[in-house]
This record gives sequence, structure tokens and C-alpha cells, in this order.
Amino acid sequence: MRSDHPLTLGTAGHIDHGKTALVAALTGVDTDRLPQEKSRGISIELGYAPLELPSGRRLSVVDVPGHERFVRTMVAGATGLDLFLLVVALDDGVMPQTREHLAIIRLLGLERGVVALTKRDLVDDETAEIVRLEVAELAGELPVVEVSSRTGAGLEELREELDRAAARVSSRAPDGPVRLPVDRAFTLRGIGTVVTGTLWSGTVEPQMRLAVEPGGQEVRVRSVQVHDRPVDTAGAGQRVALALVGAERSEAPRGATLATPGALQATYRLECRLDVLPTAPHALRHGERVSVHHGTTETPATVAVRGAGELPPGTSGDVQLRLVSRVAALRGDRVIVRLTAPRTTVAGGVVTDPRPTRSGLAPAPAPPPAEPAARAAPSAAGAEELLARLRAEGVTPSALEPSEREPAAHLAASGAIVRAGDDLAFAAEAFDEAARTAVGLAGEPDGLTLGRLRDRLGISRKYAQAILEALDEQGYTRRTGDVRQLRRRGRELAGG
Ligand SMILES: Nc1nc2c(ncn2[C@@H]2O[C@H](COP(=O)(O)OP(=O)(O)O)[C@@H](O)[C@H]2O)c(=O)[nH]1
Ligand SMILES: [Mg+2]
Repeated sequence: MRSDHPLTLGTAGHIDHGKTALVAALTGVDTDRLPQEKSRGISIELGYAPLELPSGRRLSVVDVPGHERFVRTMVAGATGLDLFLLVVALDDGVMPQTREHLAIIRLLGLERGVVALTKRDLVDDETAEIVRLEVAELAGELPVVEVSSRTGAGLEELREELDRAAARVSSRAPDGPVRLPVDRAFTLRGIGTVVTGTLWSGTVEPQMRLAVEPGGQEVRVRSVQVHDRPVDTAGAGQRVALALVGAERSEAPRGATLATPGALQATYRLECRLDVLPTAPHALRHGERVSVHHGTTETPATVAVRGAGELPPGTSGDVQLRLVSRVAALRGDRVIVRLTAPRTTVAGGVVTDPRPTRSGLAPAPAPPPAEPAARAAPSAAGAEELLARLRAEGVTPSALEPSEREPAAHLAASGAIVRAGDDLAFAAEAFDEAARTAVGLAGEPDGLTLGRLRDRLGISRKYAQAILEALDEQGYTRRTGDVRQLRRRGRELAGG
């Protein structure tokens, strides 16, 4: 059992079901009010709230805001999260995101958790009973507690259940190579490049040499911090910040992995055993374009299905994932596979071979829509370069060259980029940030207009216009005169 640092608890559940209110009721910390990034020393923390349990055990609670970010953070922190708290509001019941979050939790192999049925003060006994039955069907053996963050009812019982669940978390192997999937990289004056992430395995110490994968560039660790304090050593499961010598910020970006030199080799292919969710909208087909999450990497990919050519909902099977960007994986790592339209999780599973050959795969019964070449689908040639360029250019990308149209179509189909008209495309991360800014403006008295978005983002009219049109197209906003109104997707983003 790790005694040196608290276990990490992650919240899950549908928007507005009371996750943040419950964390506040339990810990006294309003995670919505925490500055998203708090910079002290070299460490930059996500919103963590400490929670002391009746036994004296301490948990570190991370309340992940927003659905899309939940998915990313869950996968990135997968081996850093020890426990989950799934929240279901009694006045709303089980909702689609409740199901998707629990499915992801299961696909990631996270076993210990508690379900909190919130807003008990808002419903009568009969309604509570109905939701209880619904949750029992979904959550099976998980402990379920009814609470009210408003009155405090049930909080003691919840603390006790969390204690019981925490006591059953199995220990994490501290040995193995260093693996640190980078979730942030930044430059601090006087210090240089700093990266943060959850240490998947191994221990890191100052002066250690590590390799940045993909690529293998060697760096030296100048210093290590855990929770804002310099340490001599940090172990598996801990959230760390490392100051690096030998790499610019752009050379160890989010999605890269710091590892013991030689321990990992990044590849364009992963052989995986996948479980397709029973709720998947359709079978996972050979040639299907998807988004693959592994560690802090999210990359477009094409699915090659062994044998039958497709995996129907609710089944399991072996596939080869052909990735647009390389990932540094090991056997046994977890991956999550998402569709992009609709953006939803369809499958997840375990890497069975991180360096497969092509020949291991039986041909599909019908000619696949995009038979991948040596590295990626032919139509995806140039996709990796284009994605790198668009990620570097953020919200002011230069126009697409004619030769980039084909890779752009591939990347757009897999959700890695967002098209705006024929000429422009934004990296999904940059677009998501802009979308968050835009929905924020929509909530202000003057509303979301072209001029205000331009000023807030500090970009030209042309780009602001392109972003607004893409927001309309993607269902975030609707134009009425000069002002944009939020549609459902926009409201969800605003509320997250
Ligand atoms: N009456 C009542 N309202 C609650 C309770 N918990 C949360 N709320 C309200 O529900 C809304 C959404 O809660 P929030 O914690 O932000 O939900 P989140 O999106 O899951 O983090 C807020 O207006 C809360 O004040 C509760 O136990 N009782
Ligand atoms: Mg919240």
C-alpha cells in the first residue's frame, strides 16, 4: 500500500448532477472557483481538493469539469486515479453521460468507487426508489449512497463508503521503467521547460536522464516537484512537475511521454483487444476512422478489424489501430476509442502488441474504404505534418494548400481538426479553447458577437468569422442578427 501520498479520487457523472456541489460539501473547496492553473514554484496543479475520511485516510479529489475534458482527463490520469465517485441526480436519473462515464471507467479497468445519488432534498421517497433501481441496474455491485449537498444528509455515510472503497484499492507497482505522459508543457522564466503529468510507473529523481517519446530526444531532469514542493524522488501514481534541461517546451508537448531511455518505442500501429460498448451506435467496422486516446495522446486512427470485418455493439475482438500520430505504448496499456460524429465512446481495451506487423491481420471481406499503407491510410498521407502545423498555428492557421485538402478531410473525419469553409481548418484543441471563450462571451450581457470574439481572442476579423461559422455548423451556436445564441451543445459547454 502506498502510504507516502493520498489516493486520488475522480468525479464522474452527467452535467449539473451536482459533482462540484458535492465535492464542496465534502471538502469545503469549490473546485469551480479554483484558478484552473495555479502557478507556484514550478508546479502547476489541476483543481485538487483534499478530503479527510473518518479513518484519517486522506484522498485527493479531482473534479473534472466538462464532458469532453472528462474523457481526456480520465484516460490521461487513468493509472493516476485510484477511485471514482459517480454522481447521479435523483431529480434527473441516469443520463447518457452517466452511462458513458461509467463505461469509460470500466474500460479503463478502474474498479473501486462509490455512487452518490445527489439532490435528495428535491425528491420524495418514491422517486428516490425509482432512481435507485435504475442505478442498481447500471452499477450492479457498487455501493450507493443518497445525499444532499444542500442539507448535508448522507454525507457521513458517503465518507464511510469512500473509506471502505479506498481500503480495497490495490497497491501500484512502483518498479518498471519511468513513464510520464505529459499533460502540460510550459516555459517559466529563470527555470526553462517544465512538464507536468501523472507518473505511470517508475520513480523520477533530479539529475536523471530521460527520453522524450516519440523521437527519443534525451533530456535531463533538473528538479522534481510534487504538490508545489521540491522532492528528491517521486513515485508511480504521483502527480509531478519536472524542470527539464535539453528540450524546448515544443519538444516535450502534451501527448509526449518521458521515459527511461530505450524502454519505449513509439509506433504507428497498436494491436488491441477491444470491448465494443453495448451502447455503441453501430458496429466498429474495418476501415472506420476514429479517435484513439492513449495516455495524454489523442490521435486520429483507422481501425483494421481481424477476421469478420466488424465488431458489433456488445462484442469483443482483436483490431489493429493505425494511427496518424505515433504513441509510446506497452503491452497492457489501456486505450479508449471514440467516434467523432456523434462524438461518443464506442470501445476500449488493452494493447496486446505495441509493435505489430501488418501481416498479422486477416483481410477484410470487402474492400475497405481506406486500406492503410505502411504508416497510415493513403488518403492520410501528410496528415501528421498537417496536424502538427495546425496545432502549432492555433486559432490563426494559414490557409490550406491544395495538397493539404486530402489529409484535411481525413483529419476532419476523425475529429482531430475542425474545418471552417474550404480554406481553413483549426486543430481541435485550439478550436475547443476558442469555443469555450465564445460560449463564455455568450453568457455575458453584451453577448457573443464577431467584434467581441475578435477582441477577446486578439485575432483578425477573418478568423473570428471563421470560428463563429464553424460554431454554428457544429451546433454550438445559432445566429440571430449580429448576436449568437447558444444551442444545446453550447449550453453544455458553458455549464460544464
Ligand atoms: N437542491 C439541491 N441542489 C443541488 C444539490 N447539489 C447540487 N445542486 C445544484 O445543482 C446545480 C448543479 O450542481 P453542480 O455541482 O454545479 O453540478 P456539476 O455540473 O455536476 O458539477 C447547482 O445549481 C447546484 O446548486 C443538492 O444536493 N440539492
Ligand atoms: Mg461541476
